[in-house]
Amino acid sequence: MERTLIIFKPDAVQRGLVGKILARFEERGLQIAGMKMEQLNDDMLQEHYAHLRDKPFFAKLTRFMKSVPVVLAVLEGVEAVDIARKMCGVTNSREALPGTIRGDYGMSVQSNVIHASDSKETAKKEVARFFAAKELFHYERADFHTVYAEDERNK
Ligand code: IDP
Ligand code: MG
Repeated sequence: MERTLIIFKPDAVQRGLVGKILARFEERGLQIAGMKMEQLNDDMLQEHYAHLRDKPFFAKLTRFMKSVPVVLAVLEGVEAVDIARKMCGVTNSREALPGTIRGDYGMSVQSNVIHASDSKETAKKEVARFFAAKELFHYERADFHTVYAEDERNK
């Protein structure tokens, strides 16, 4: 099973959207492997957004990400990374398709509701960056055998 990191960004927390968005993932069939609230700091954000360090908006982005505590979740499922990314929608919320999370809840590029890992490799690094092994849980959700066909359960 694949795991991916979701961050409910400060705008999702401030707007009271965490539960609604988490429900979308749960209803799709992704199961929660870990979840917590945390106040992000500069060190964490320098690492998490390392690919954007030279961008002119980087300081504003980190200020935004530190403005209130965020909710972090690790979601698990077959092809979880790709599914969560598709459900998330493109970076600019104004261009995100209706039906995606950013396309349904966002109006901003920066304040675009959630973060979702962009590849399997990134997901592995991001999960390890934010979650200790003891904060992650292996269990079988009661609907597991209904959500997946028999030949899909070991992927
Ligand atoms: P992603 O979140 O869709 O993967 P990235 O390019 O990895 O997009 O950028 C990370 C985050 O940085 C975005 O989600 C958004 O919050 C912010 N960001 C990206 N591009 C811009 C920009 O042009 N202006 C302001 N913020 C941006
Ligand atoms: Mg990204």
